[in-house]
Order: sequence, then structure tokens, then C-alpha cells
Amino acid sequence: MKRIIILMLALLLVPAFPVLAGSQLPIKMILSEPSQEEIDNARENDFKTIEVLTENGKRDGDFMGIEWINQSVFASTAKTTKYRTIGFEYQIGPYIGYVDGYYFHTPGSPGQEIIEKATITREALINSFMTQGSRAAVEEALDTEAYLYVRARIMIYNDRNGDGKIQADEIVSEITRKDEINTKAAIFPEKNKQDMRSRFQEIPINAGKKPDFYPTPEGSSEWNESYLECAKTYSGKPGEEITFPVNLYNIGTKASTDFRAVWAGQGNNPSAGWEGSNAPFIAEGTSEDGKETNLITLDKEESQTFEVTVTIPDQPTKLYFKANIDEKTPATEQVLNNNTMVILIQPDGIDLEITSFPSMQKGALKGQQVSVDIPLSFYRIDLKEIPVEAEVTWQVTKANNLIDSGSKTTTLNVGDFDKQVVKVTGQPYDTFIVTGEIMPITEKDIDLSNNKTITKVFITEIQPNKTPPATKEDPSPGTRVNLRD
Ligand SMILES: [Ca+2]
Ligand SMILES: [Ca+2]
Ligand SMILES: [Ca+2]
Repeated sequence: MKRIIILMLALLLVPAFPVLAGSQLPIKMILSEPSQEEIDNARENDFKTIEVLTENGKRDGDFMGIEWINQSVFASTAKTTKYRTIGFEYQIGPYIGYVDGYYFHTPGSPGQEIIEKATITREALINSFMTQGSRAAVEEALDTEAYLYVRARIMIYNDRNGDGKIQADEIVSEITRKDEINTKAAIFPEKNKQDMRSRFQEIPINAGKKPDFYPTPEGSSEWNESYLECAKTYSGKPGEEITFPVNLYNIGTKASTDFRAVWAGQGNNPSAGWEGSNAPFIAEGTSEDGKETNLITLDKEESQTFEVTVTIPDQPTKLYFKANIDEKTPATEQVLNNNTMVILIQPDGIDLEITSFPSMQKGALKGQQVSVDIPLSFYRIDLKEIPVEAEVTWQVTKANNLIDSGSKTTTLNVGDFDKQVVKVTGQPYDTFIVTGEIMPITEKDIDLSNNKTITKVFITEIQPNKTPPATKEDPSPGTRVNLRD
């Protein structure tokens, strides 16, 4: 049995809290010691690699299971709100099984990490699923369904005693669906929410048994989930035309499909949209009787390259490519979540960005003066290989009166950032508005929407002998978490 490596999101899991219940039989998971090579590879991919096992090592082989490298890290000892994945559900067709977190080993001390290989075999899934259907029906699903769905059960808990474990009276809520994350995990920073979302997945199986088309940008032969955001960026002079190649692959059985591109926001446009005759790109092929057609026929493992010509817009604009636009051309294509990619087309030029906290506050005793430091951060976010000289200016107003201002020049290379701290001094009930702006001195900034930032500063009154509230600079005293919890 060989492996097909599918780069997916993490199945990270830190044990262990055996509360999963249900009528299903748990799935027997095998834990083993990975080789150094497997560990290195997993680290390189931030533990986001899942391997789909097939009978012949190819995509059209029968599904034999999944395997991944699991990393468990000791939970932090902070007495704060944390989250922990306590188990996973695996579904193929109508059949559902689960794996409890307690299968995994728990690191015993701060800083300790345990890395192990987790394998769920076809037979283990069949054994679990057979409580819900006959063996023949379960095997039929394993050999024909398009996806293995993975869902996590995530516990949000307030670790009041700081032991990194969940006591019954510490549970705040439980997440079992991806769409619950935004509300139930609202107090967590975005990167934690993304980590939680990564535990809900659709893993394509049996992909090679039916047609499976996907697009790639110049220089790539594999589809990647990041293509949904941006697969490649091209730039040029506004108003001028550029031409670049895109590829269409079929890794399944022979079939025909359509392949087009539309600009962001234009999908429903009757002329330039998905169904219009004036879309920015419409793939053209040749039918068997030699006529031009908008259907592209590709045999298994075949690909075709197309030249795309567009006019450079005034602002950076996304160009969405999609194969099998109505998802019925052909209807037999099952894996559709890899049919889209984004190419960003932007005008030449540089892009500077400035950011600051939207609001900050500090407490002071009645009549007492306090100072607040407001950091303004500025960044080069374009990729043009030249240094850019820029002027940063800032102003402080109180009740619409300008009370302070300043400026400085800075030189930013690609990827650089710099900052300036603006200090305001006041007493309880004072409110200040700090405005910061960055502008390049000689170059042209291609996106002016991110060149200005505003921070509101509030001085609040506190009572004597009480600890002052933390300023917003310290992002979240109550919500700090260990990312790998
Ligand atoms: Ca606890
Ligand atoms: Ca596809
Ligand atoms: Ca800018």
C-alpha cells in the first residue's frame, strides 16, 4: 500500500477528556512512532499533512485509510479561558464514527511535546460503521463517496486552577460545528479561530475514479487550498495588457468541462460574468470534428495550458478562475472544492500600510495625570525590489482641537516594518484622537485605503487602592491561550 500525500489542514489534537458518547462504536486508531523523515516533513508543513492511503498508491485506487503525524504540546498553566479538541468525528456517506482524544498521549510537563503517527485504516472504519449498516453497504460508500468528512469536538473552558485540564465546573461551551466557531469562540483571537476551523475538513477520497478537474497558476501542477485566496500575482502599468498562462488538469477519468475567469464582483454580470459571452477569459478547445468549442476534453492525468490576456486595472483586483462552472459539466465530477483559484492583477507601484489599535484606555485617580503610549506600526506590503522612502505624520486632537503633531521619514525595504510611538498625557474623562498617516515620497502607492489609521484614547477614573485596569495594549488578559491546546 502506498500513500498519496494531500496537503490539508491540521488534525492537531491534545488529549484527553473522555466525554464522547453516542451509539457508534469508536474507531480504532493505531498510534506508532514516525520516522525522523516523517517528523521533519510534518514540521515543514506545520503538521498540516494528511495522507490518504489507497490500495495501489494512486488516486484511482480503493480507499485504504488515512494517516497523519500528530503533535501534542503541554497546555499552558495560565489561569485563563482555553480551548481543547477532545475528539473527532469521521463521516463517509451516512456513516459516522468517532475517535476520543484519550487515544493520544498527554505531555506530562511544561514545554514537553509528543509526536506520534496516527493511522485509521479502512478496516477500522468498516468495523465502526458496521453498527449503522451492512458491511456491503459500508464498503460501497467507502469506494464511491467523494469525501471523508472530519469534524472536531472542541471544548471551551475556563482553566481556573491552571492545571491545563478540564474540570466539569470549568466548561464554558462546546463546539461541534464549524459555523459555531465565530459565535462560541468570539473571545479568541482570529488565529485561534482559524486553528479551530482547520479541524473541520473535507478530505477527497476516490478522486481518481471520476473526472476531477482543477486549475493551477504558472509553474504549478498541484492544486493548493491557498489558491482560493491567491494563487499568483501579476502586475503592470494600469491600462496596459498583460498575458500569462494558466493550467487546467484532470486527475480522474476522461471528461469535458468548461473553464473561465471573471473579475471580483462581476460573477452575475450578464455580459462579463460566468454566463456572459464577454468574460475576461473563456477557455477554447477543439472538438473531435475540428470545430472550436468552449468544452475542454482531458484524459486522465492530462493537462492543458491557456494564455490569458487582461488589462491592468487601477486598483489591485482579483480574477477568479473556475472549472466546471455550473458544477454539472460534467455532473459526474465529485470533488468541486478544488475547481477555483484566484489570480491577483495589480498596477505597478508600491503599497505602504499603517496600523494602530482602534481604541486604548488607561485608568488614573481623580485629578491625576497619566501618559499613554500609542504605537503606530507601518509596513511595506508590496513585493517590488526597491527601497521606498516615506513620510509618516501624526496628529493628536482633544475635543476637535489639535494639541500635538509630528512627522518623521522612514525607508522601508520589501517586507520591512517600522514604528513610531505617540505619547498623550491627560486625566480622567479626557478623550484623545490620534491620527497617523504614511505616504511614499517619490513612488506611487497603489492602494490608499490602508495609508491612514485612527486610535481613540480614553482616560478613565479609578478608585484608590485598586489595581488599574490593563490597557488595551495588552490584548486580552482573560483570553490568552496556548495555540496547540
Ligand atoms: Ca482546570
Ligand atoms: Ca475538481
Ligand atoms: Ca497603501
